[in-house]
Amino acid sequence: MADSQAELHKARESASQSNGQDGKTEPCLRVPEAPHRPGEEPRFSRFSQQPGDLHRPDPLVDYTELRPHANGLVRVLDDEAHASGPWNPEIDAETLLEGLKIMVRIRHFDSRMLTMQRQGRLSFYLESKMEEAVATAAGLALHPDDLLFPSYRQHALMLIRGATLLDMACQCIGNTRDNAKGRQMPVHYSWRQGKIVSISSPVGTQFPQAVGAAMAADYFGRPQVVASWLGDGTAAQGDFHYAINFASVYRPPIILNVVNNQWAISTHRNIATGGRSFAARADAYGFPGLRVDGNDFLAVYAATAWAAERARRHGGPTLLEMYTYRGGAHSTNDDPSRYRPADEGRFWPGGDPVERLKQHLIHLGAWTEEQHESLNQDTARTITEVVKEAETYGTMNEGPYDPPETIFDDVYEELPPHLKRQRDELLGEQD
Ligand SMILES: Cc1ncc(C[n+]2csc(CCOP(=O)(O)OP(=O)(O)O)c2C)c(N)n1
Ligand SMILES: [Mg+2]
Repeated sequence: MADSQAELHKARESASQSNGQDGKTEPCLRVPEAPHRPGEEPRFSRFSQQPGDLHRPDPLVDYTELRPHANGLVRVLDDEAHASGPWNPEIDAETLLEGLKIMVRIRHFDSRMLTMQRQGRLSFYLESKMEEAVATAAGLALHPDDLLFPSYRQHALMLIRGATLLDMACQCIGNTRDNAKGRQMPVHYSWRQGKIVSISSPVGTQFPQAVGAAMAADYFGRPQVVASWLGDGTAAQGDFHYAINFASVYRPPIILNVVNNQWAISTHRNIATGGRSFAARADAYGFPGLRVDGNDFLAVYAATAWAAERARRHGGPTLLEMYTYRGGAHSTNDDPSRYRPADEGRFWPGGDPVERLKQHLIHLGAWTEEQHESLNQDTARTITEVVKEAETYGTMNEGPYDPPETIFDDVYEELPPHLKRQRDELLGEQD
């Protein structure tokens, strides 16, 4: 795609002149490139925006006030992990420590699950390394009654909404203690008690579902905000656009998060936007879009709290672009060294969210390096015990598993007659 109509016209004209005999023109589509490829030195520039550069208006402000935020970057923690500026949510050290512990637990859990997959004890795994703050800070900023439609890298929400690491390990194995009864891929969690709705394997379906649920919440007078998350690559799907159009028209209480972690498997995010901000798309739909430093726990918390307040005060939807970096491979089926420099993540200007929050807590006098080291050791020990216990409920290779007739459960409130017949047939075969 050329940058302007005039350029397009010029490019087409010169292409047709050089190849004019059959009346066809040379292709002149612009195919966006990734900034660095394997063997190249990563060249990320530092974030030009600093905490304090963007004002924090009242959440009911007209969306046009947020235009600078859609193309800028909401930050609270600076490069030395000191907090400042109007977006500083001023949350207490206790909440920050809770967030830190959840992120550390998720990072250890991810690394243990990856090992289990390599050992043949899990079929598949997806980690959220370096983007743990996106879900952790948002989950803590929302009300426990708010309804969540996450994607597959927001499993920190599970811990925040009362699930345990044991629940999560059993889901990944798909054993008899898995609440999805082995019918979902690993990491495709759901948690009814915690108001977390399961995702589907086709990416992006959660956005229209979440907007529909937010419309229902408003219609039935439930004081509930709905939040959903999808990735940069998924934001190029129709589902994203259907959802934001419905959100724009009906203005339900929804927070739509695009987690821009720079990559969609091997496809750089420039392919999804042509290089432009995802947050800026909200402008065309008449609601606010904010781009947020997704590795800054405080900025994610503050932006989510702002959007939730806007939704609760009947201000309608907000689009949040969480600007972050996918620290690991896409999944256990992926080898990122084929398409990006192996050390690209080390150069990410947003740094590591765990390290930044840890440093911030140390500045506040609420945490020490020694405490952090023992947190790491305790967490690693806990996860060893969790995995051991999880496998007492069944291993992936040996079982036991839930009985096959459970495939008929939990989809319909009342099983339709044709499925009842199939279930009876199956049970008859077992007799
Ligand atoms: C409709 C659909 N197309 C393709 C896939 C395969 N697929 C799974 S994840 C993924 C990449 C998604 O990237 P992004 O939205 O950036 O999320 P991320 O994995 O980076 O968190 C693709 C192409 C799928 N699951 N569903
Ligand atoms: Mg992505």
